[in-house]
Amino acid sequence: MFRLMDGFLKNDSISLQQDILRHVEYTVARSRFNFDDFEAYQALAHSVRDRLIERSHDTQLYFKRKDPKRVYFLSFEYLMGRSLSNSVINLGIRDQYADALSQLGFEFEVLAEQEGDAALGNGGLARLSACQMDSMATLDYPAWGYGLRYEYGLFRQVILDGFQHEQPDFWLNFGNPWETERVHVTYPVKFYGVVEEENLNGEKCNVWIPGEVVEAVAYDNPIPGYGTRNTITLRLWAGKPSDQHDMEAYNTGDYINAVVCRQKAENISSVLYPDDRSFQGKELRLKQQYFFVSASIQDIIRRFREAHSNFDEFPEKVALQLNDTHPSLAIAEVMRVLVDKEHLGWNKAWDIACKIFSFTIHAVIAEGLEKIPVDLLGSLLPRHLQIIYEINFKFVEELKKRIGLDYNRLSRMSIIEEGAVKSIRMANLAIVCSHSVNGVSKVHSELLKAKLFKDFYELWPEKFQCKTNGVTQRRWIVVSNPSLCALISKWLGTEAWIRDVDLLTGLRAYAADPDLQQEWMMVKKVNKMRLAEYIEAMSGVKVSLDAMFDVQTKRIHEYKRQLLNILGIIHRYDCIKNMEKSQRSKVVPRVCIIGGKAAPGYEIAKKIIKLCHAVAEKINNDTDVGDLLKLVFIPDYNVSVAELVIPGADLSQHISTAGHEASGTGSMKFLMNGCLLLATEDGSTVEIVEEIGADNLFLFGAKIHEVPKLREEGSPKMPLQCARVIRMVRDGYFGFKDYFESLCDTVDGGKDFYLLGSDFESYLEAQAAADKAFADPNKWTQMSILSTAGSGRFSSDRTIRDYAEKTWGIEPCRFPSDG
Ligand code: DL6
Repeated sequence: MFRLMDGFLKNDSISLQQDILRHVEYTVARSRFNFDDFEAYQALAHSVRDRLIERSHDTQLYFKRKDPKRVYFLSFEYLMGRSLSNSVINLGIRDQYADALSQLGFEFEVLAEQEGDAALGNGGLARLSACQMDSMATLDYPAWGYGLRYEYGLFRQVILDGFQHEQPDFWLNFGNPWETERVHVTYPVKFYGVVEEENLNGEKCNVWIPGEVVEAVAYDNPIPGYGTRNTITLRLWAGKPSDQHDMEAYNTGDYINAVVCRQKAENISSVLYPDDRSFQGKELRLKQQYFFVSASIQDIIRRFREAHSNFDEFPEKVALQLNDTHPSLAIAEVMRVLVDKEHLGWNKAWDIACKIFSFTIHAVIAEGLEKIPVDLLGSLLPRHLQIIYEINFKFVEELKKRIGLDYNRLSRMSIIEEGAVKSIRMANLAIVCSHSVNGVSKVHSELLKAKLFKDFYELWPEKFQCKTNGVTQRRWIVVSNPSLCALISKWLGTEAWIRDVDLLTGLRAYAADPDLQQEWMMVKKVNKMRLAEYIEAMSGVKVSLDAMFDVQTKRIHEYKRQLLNILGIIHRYDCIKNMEKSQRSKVVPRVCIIGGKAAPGYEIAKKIIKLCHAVAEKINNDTDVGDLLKLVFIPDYNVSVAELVIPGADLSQHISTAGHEASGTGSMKFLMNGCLLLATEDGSTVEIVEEIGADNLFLFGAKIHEVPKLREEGSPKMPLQCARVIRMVRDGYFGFKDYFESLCDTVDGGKDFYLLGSDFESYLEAQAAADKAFADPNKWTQMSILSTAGSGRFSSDRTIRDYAEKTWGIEPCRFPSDG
């Protein structure tokens, strides 16, 4: 029995100074009398890490003692960004550190800038995972995150002559002070080989004889909660060669091959696939998925076994959350372990599996769903293929009893897709086994029921639930917008909203108060100044702080319609150019800011980036237009750039073709920062409208139910203004005439699948409404305050509480301490 006690480490500024210097001397190995900003950052990070480790040990020991039901969050991607500021804020010792550093002659903010981004993910799904980890820690849930420790995160975007180039992001180059390698937490992960039938105590059973073994090593990353001592763990797996495997090669004298094998093993976790559009039927990708799943399941079972011997208790102690289909091989793996290794028998194993798994899907369209070619799976994981066939056989038999011999429906619902390339439908596998299938916004959840998984919804309506996404106010207000954070706390008279975000609604009472409005405007101005400096440093373009900062930052996708934004900017430019000079004083000046990465193989998205640069070149060099309009592209958009951009935005655009954005979480971050939204009624925007009222944002465009008909009608709907700006591009007004041809074709080539033409007029109207509102600063500021006030519902705290109570069946388990 252990005794609860406070940590060893002291947090007064003298102790922190000593601690930082000790790390300078002994961890960074520099003289404590001579070190630079980067070395100071490293020492600082190690000092913070010590405190995180201490809390993490306390938390784990406490969980062990209490033995609550735990949730295991399996996600293939996490976009954690930087850890330093977030950690010290959540630990409640930011000011003490700032004080200690200033005594040493350093500035906290400057050192924080030294940290690189941990970008182990592509976009929305990955940043959502990071937000949800923060909420699980803060709400004291006994949770673990599992993922892969990619050595190369999401590529760095470099722009040369307006074209995107990708460079590798070897983010571990200077070490990662936050993680701890757990050399003793390793598991063998096996691949290939054959399955043989054996006789075990008179019963036939299948034995998998694998052909390759790779070792998975755990790297633990502490995730501190805010206002609690609880610090949970994100455990990321890295590939290491297995000694077992190597020895064989060495024994046969094949030294070179043995070394090559070692490298192959390390390759498993080396690189993140940079495309968030669709599944990849590639062997390495499948290997990554199984590697991560197998190591995680072995770890979860080991932890369960420390306190339990009977698998009947497994569902009372374990909830497994599948973040999209990427980890759904976990289902086959759990079945393999329970049937082949624990010998529980199929029915009992299946009963357990169906109780522990829940599944969240982040896609909207069928083309985005993962399918794994049967041949590929059969060669890499032969036993898992057998298990999936068995699951499918039993499911289809059961289905026949329920729906009869409706072969079309049976074939749609089958886990196996027949056809030219016979494949496993991973979403179907996840739905069949999970007790809860979640959409990520109301609209998305309805679309899943009505379209994507209609057959399954009709079979199991009770499984289908909605868990609208959320983002963490700790990262997106407290860390990234400290002045707004202070202002909110001052007017609410409390900092309690940082844990209890519903309190933000209290701001509604003061939205029209001139004093608050004045202070609110000042905060925005300071953030705009910061952003303007960054823009000038990155692009050389000087922007006016009086202009409206209009931002669209997200992955570049046709459905997200950055092209619509650029065409709108061309239209604005054209209008200014053709306007009487005397009329120009009425124009509301704009700084249009676009940022985001295109998947390396996504040609059209790359052309959109080039078009943005070509248009910017023309506009920004036109002295006749001057400050009335500027366009800048922010390169290499990532979490830390977002932390700078979002607080400085006046307006942000979320303009996907209706029915294409599952949720969208960028909008929630902008909303929290008092930025007004210009948006289509898609994804979670529909719920944002419910919360803040349609008067406080600028809506436009076709609604989801109107889209199919508009698509049928096609380009006759193309309005003149749209046709004109497309013509300008086609005629080479911005250069690169031939290069942009195929891009223009996507709009006026007869298909206009994403409805830029039919939404163009209402888009311009919404933009005009935004101009009008911006011209009235008090009105605008009131709308801005009401946006922040209504953003509480979009906190990941709400989402996680919902999952915990309704899906995972877990309860908070808080380390009893004030610290
Ligand atoms: O649920 C998080 C996020 C949604 O907000 C976006 O609407 C959706 O597009 C996104 N999906 C992905 C899919 N990625 N992969 N791989 O990021 O999920």
